[in-house]
Amino acid sequence: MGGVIGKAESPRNGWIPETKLEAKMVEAMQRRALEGTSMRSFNSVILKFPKIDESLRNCKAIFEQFDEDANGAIDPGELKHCFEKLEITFTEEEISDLFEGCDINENMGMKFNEFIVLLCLVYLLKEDPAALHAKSRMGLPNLEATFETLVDAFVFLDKNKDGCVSKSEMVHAINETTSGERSSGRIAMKRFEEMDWDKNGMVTFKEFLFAFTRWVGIDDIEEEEDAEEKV
Ligand SMILES: [Ca+2]
Ligand SMILES: [Ca+2]
Ligand SMILES: [Ca+2]
Repeated sequence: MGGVIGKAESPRNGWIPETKLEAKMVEAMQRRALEGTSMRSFNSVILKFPKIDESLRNCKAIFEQFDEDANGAIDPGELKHCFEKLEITFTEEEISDLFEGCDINENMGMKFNEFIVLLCLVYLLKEDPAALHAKSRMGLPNLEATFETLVDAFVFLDKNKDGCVSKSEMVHAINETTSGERSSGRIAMKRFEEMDWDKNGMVTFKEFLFAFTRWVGIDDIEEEEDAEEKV
């Protein structure tokens, strides 16, 4: 009889961020976590998926606007222009850290899903109270509302508010909703493993975002377009 779920690995409290960007991200998330979350259950997170999906897809036009040479990827130069237009005043180092951190297949170009993740990280990082001036941080109010929902969902999962989601937190969040359902723990594990790319037992906000773009299928958009009606 089962029993596996109860023996979930304990979270690694000594986890140390590998890059400066990761450290900043975790700090920003910890600050944000202090404000709490509007999510009440894992289901309330799931219920937001369709709206988030729609909003992110609509963002394709923004992506195309900044992909100046229309080659399907935003290169470092194009990203610089993008930040200038959105009045995102990050240092050169921060921009290149972000670029490298989101350039998952390391081809020096942001594909659509990578670009979305990058913008969402910018949104989180801009939360620095010192830089807080306007209602909108990036002049993209609709998209920012969606990013806020994603941050909110992450804060919900991050029970101990340390800026990362551990396996036991994931199990906890899912069990809160579907108490008594045997499969829920296994689903939680599967979801967690999908998210934890570097298999270090912790899911960062960036990992969460990339997993999200996969779940809602945003990472397939290019392929869908290339696959010209394979009916
Ligand atoms: Ca380009
Ligand atoms: Ca945590
Ligand atoms: Ca990880």
